[in-house]
Amino acid sequence: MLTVYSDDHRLHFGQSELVDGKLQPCFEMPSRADTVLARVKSQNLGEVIAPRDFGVDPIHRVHDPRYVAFLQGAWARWVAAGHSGDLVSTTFPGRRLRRDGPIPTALMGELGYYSFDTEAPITAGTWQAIHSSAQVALTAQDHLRQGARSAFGLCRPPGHHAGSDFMGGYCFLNNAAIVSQAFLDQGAKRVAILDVDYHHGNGTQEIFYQRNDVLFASIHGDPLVEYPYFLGHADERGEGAGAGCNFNYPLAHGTGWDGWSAALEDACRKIAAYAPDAVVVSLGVDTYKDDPISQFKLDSPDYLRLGERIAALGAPTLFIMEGGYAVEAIGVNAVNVLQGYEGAAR
Ligand code: OKP
Ligand code: ZN
Repeated sequence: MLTVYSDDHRLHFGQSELVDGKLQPCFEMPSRADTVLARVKSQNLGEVIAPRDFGVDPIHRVHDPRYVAFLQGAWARWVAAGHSGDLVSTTFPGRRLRRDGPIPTALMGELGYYSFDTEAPITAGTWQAIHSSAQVALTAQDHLRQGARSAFGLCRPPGHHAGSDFMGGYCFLNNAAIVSQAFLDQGAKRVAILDVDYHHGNGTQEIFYQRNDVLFASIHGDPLVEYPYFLGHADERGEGAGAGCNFNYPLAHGTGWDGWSAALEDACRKIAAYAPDAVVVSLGVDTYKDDPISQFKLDSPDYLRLGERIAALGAPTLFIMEGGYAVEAIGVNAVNVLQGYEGAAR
């Protein structure tokens, strides 16, 4: 399987995140991508190529251009104001504040408007890193356009919490949504997104919630007790034309392969019934038993079984890297999914 990777991910390196009242090193760190790339190479998964540049047009197909322009220009405004630390929002338009009102002109106000939490710090190189991460995904997508059955976009930072006009949860641009839209723009009729990251893909759900050309299925920690808390319940089934095209599988803390794979089986049957022209997998491996911020109990061999089940869908499949924070294990776990897929798809 082809892997697309760019060193530009290193340019995004948040200094700290607030954990239990203390500032700690960000869990979403550059070494994550290094570990996955090293495993791709040591297992001889296939060729590793650098991304081509498809520009911002495919990004604008999913994200509000004003939001994209904000991301592109925020750091220069921050520096011009005399600052040098990470740019992080602290004020958000919560309930009964105006969410759609005039967009603040002050940098911190505009940042709050485009954010839903404090967990997506903008740093000096963030724009270049997130732009390249999207190009990694688009280059992998282009490989499928040219006829390949599968490809792996080794994206960092991840994307599935980013919505049409908001960032949060380590995510800025929604790589999985961008490539799904690219399939449609190239003539696909239906795309299914299977989000296996431990956290609900609230951004992806938001982007496609009212549409029937993208099915979204997500298996994740129950939002009653898990981040992102305010989306991801089972009764969220889609709206308008999208009614019946959204499937959430919220699971309890402590869920292991038995419970998790039952949800996977149901999600895969929904996807098969939808008969997608392509499947996009939001590949988070923070479901691992030793993940430092997550509460599921999958073990490394389980990821082989996951890949095999995805292969049984029989559709062209694009894997997009999302979360996974047990840095020393995410290479084995992510590549196990890809090798499980390849072993079964052969
Ligand atoms: C991004 B992806 C941890 C609190 C949660 C945000 C998690 C974002 C995960 N102490 N922080 O879905 O892996
Ligand atoms: Zn996650």
